[in-house]
Amino acid sequence: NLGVQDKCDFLEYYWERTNYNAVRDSIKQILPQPGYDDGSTGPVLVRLAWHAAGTYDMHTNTGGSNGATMRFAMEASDPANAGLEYARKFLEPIKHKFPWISYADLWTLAGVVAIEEMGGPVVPWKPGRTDKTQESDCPPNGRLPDAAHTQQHIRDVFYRMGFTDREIVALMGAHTIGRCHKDRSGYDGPWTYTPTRFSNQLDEDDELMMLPADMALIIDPKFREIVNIYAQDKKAFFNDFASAFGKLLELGVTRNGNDVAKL
Ligand code: CCH
Repeated sequence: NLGVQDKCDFLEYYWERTNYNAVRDSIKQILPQPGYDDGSTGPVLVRLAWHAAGTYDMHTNTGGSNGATMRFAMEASDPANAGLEYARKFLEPIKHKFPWISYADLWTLAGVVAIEEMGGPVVPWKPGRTDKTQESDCPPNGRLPDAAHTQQHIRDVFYRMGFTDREIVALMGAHTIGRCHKDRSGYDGPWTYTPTRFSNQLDEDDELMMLPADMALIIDPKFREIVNIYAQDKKAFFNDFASAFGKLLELGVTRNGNDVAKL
């Protein structure tokens, strides 16, 4: 038997707790960052979302974006995650402003908002992830791809998450944004001349970056065929990227019947 005041309190509480648009706005505000990289935190936020999710193993149903276990030293210190402390720090004030959002939701949402704001597609995103509380909840290190390897390794890693060749090529298209940092990965430089703009651009220039893992997409005939499709058809790339990235962020996410997005 709730009174009117109780109902109002409940609605206000509910509204505050589901006001993801306010979080989105705050994320947009921290994207321009003079003095950091190319003036944008967007690329490193996308990388955080991807590395949070890319630990998923479909055979054991472990890892994935649920849990935000990169908060713990064990996962944060995986060499593949070097530099992502910047992304986590950029988001910390937003977590303070909206303490009700889980880190797992915040990190994935930040990636989605960054892609959109850099001119990329709208990626489907649902809230409801929770944060794990123990370091022992971390997936083992070494599940993320190694840039020094080529097609066989890439397939091993992405097939483990449940992706197809087409989805792999679409996802790797994210290397249209951002750059490599000598002190983080040992590689250096951006992939394109416009590292803060999400596009299907393929610059082939000696001054630009290409990891062995990127080369694999050109060397492998099956990957190459898909690369060619995307290079000519921006719409197809954007659509496929949006669904593959949306799928990535959902891997291993269970909502315990408490699916906010369905309400
Ligand atoms: Fe990546 N990526 N990535 N990557 N990546 C790096 C940077 C970014 C690999 C290696 C590297 C994806 C797949 C792969 C981004 C998004 C995605 C760097 C440089 C390496 C190395 C890190 C540094 O030095 O700062 C490999 C290997 C693979 C697959 O085999 C996928 C998938 C995505 C997203 C969908 C983004 C964005 C960056 C730029 C980060 C920044 O700070 O600018």
